[in-house]
Amino acid sequence: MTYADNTLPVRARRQAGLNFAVGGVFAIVFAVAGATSAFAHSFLVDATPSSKEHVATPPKTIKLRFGGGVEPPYSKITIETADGKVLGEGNTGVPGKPRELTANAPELAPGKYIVRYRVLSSDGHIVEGNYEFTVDAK
Ligand SMILES: [Cu+2]
Repeated sequence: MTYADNTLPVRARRQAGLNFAVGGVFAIVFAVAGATSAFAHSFLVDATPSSKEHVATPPKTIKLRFGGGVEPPYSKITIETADGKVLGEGNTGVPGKPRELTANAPELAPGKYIVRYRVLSSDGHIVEGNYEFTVDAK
């Protein structure tokens, strides 16, 4: 047996071992990341008005419900025009509903609006996002 003949299987075995180790690490990382996002972050799960909704009557209040508790003092909902002009903001909690946050809306003429939120969830993570809704013309 020559030297060259002998190295190939050794290298292949090392390669296989390395692939297995890397695969194992990725599996653990994905498991941890999955568990964190499923049980910890307070992602937005419901909103009034909802994303892409067309409403006939301008809303008096924007209400957001998250998948986990949020901390109103460190959270904020902003209502903006489609081109980003801030019309109002708020961070009112709802008694007995630690996953909800509301903001009073100003008088909204027919048009498209953006709701932007940045909340501190109870697990200490900041969650932010935005969506738009439309007040239809009468
Ligand atoms: Cu979190």
